[in-house]
Amino acid sequence: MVVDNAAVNYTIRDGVAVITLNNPPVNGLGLSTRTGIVEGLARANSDAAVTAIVITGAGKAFSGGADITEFNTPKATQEPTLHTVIKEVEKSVKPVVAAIHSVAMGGGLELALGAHYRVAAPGAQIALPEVKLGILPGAGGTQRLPRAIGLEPALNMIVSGAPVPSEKLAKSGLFDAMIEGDLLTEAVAFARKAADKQGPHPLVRNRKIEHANAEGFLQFSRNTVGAMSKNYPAPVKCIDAIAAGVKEGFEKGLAFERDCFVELVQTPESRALRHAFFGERAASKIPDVPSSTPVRDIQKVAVIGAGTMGGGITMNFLNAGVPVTLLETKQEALDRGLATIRKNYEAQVKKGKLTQEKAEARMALISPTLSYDDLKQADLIIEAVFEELGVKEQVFKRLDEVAKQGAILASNTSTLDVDKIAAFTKRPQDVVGLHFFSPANVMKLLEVVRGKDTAKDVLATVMQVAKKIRKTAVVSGVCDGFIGNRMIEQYVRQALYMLEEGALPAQVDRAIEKFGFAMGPFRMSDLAGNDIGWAIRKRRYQEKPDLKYSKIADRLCETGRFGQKTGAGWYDYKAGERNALPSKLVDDMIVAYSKEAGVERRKISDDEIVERLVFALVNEGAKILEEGIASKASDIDMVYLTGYGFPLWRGGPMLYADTVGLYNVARSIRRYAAQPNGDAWEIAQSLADKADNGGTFN
Ligand code: T1G
Repeated sequence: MVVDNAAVNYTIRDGVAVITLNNPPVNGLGLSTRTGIVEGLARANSDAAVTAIVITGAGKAFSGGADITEFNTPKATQEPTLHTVIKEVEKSVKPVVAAIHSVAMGGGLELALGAHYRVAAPGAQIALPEVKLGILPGAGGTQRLPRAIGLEPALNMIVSGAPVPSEKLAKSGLFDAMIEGDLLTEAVAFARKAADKQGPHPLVRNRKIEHANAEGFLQFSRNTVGAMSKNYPAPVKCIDAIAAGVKEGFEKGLAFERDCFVELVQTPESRALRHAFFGERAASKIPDVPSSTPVRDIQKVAVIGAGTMGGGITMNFLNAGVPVTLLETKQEALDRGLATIRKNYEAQVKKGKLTQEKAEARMALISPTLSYDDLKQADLIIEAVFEELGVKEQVFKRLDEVAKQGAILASNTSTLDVDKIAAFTKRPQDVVGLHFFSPANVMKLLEVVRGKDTAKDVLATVMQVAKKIRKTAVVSGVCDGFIGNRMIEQYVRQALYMLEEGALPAQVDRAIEKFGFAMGPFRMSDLAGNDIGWAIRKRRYQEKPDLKYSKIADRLCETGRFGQKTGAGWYDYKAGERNALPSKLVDDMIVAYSKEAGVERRKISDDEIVERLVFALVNEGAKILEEGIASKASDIDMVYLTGYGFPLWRGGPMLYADTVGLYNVARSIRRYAAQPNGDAWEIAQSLADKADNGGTFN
């Protein structure tokens, strides 16, 4: 007797047993779901009144695959495993039809591949995305998909992990029918007809893999994919598993795939990718703002300032089809801003990333204006004006006069105090920071800065807006530099100290780029403009005179070497070129500076460079958690993965610290604290405590 299983519903319709996966939100194939399917199959096969079986999914998915939350827990490998479930499907005497809609991914698609037949509604996302989690399809996907749709399309889907709309696969051999009408009704009818057929029902595993030159294609694929994924072991393993099945047959291929899966799921790269997957989703959850918090209706958006940031911010909304009123104080500034937006779109059209008509449609969504009166009906107003408190004060006082009640007033400030800005209005509860990262229309990161008075529905609303404009939003409390820039300041301090103590810019950059950063601190500074850091340091010297800094960067700026924009910075640049050439002049200046500062230069190893840069981030991140500026370590990791070029396969600074072991991180920090310039290393109490008791951040 089968006990109805909460994660699976069992009903009979016209003599067909319908097994419905019901494990919200995406019918993840967790243990209870897997058990329910096996029990449902047994029940159907032992019920004489049942002639066939349909498996489908309730809610918004057929199935989003294995339940990732079970990974690295006993449940993941507890019987019935997905292998067992699929074997039971294939062994079923009565025909099993998978009725697919919305999403069939990973183990969900593998389950469907085990069925005798597959029917699908159009518009379903079909994918084997395991590679994006640093693993590979672990329930036969590398063996069945090539047999279902052919070696090349299957390999491309598995190695890319990219979803394909079901209608694009209509003639691929994957589906026995595409269902335009009611999926379940048609699936049941299909199953009844299948039951009338004599002889064993077809199995994907028995199909042949046809290819004119499988060996050559696989070798070519391995070489190209290997070159493109040097920091990720999974893509090449996908090809190895497919190849094993081609060469040695289905069963051996399946066994090899299993071994690869067990190996990959333990790798730090897979842990990092899964951490990023959940971290991205966890970031939108604010501990004291329930997901049921009502949101404000955002139809009309206004942006103040048509400069680099204002233009980029505007483009995010245009790309999401949201009209924007763009306000400037002078016509020529407004025209310049519009021209820049148009130029950006035209560049995308030239690259074939956008059609001309789409570009025109987006431009048409802009309502340029010089008058604040045109902001009266805006639901969300984002200012991106000059980064100076006095200017912000004028803007917010004006907004307080014209903006309608309930409008959200957001500042794109990257360094100023959002509470001070909110205090310029009579409605601090409607004020929030929306810190975009340049280029604002490209960088995924959005720091949502929560003022002490920011209302909860304002936060819930801007998190929803962030999702709509495809940003990874992370909530930060109010402090200097919020999360990202506050941490990067300590990173830069260490970089400058290391120049003073014996390193040179090219060595520091090379070491941290070898670790995986997209760009080292000196190339990055030359790109952003050394004068920006200079201005912040000058402010810092006023505000925090006790915060020691190497003056070496100021020395560079005093010579006017601001970076690419002046044709010379930490590096030299050939006219019109951007590649950074080590500068003898700067290197000599650095050596002379050490002498002047009375510092005995020494050889600094790449390992020390990486440790001091990354652990500076970790230590400051720990303080940010202690102060509640960030609510969880994964938020800090998401900031660094999406806004600062931290290597994805390492999962972010806080996960990396966990991987190294906080005991070892603390030991290194204490060692640097005892060296020259060690006063920069005041170890975070939470880090020291965790190091002592074996704790972790994540
Ligand atoms: N397991 C557990 N939870 C999942 C999940 C999964 N597979 N997929 C999504 N969620 C949660 C997610 O964390 C979020 O939770 C909620 O569902 C909505 O997700 C053997 C081993 C399916 C396209 O990689 O791509 O099968 O935040 O916001 O935008 O070979 O989720 O609400 O608490 O993304 O509508 C392979 C991953 C697993 C698919 C839906 N499968 N998921 O997108 O919603 S490995 C995947 C997605 C595997 C086998 C191997 C998307 C989606 P919360 P969401 P969405």
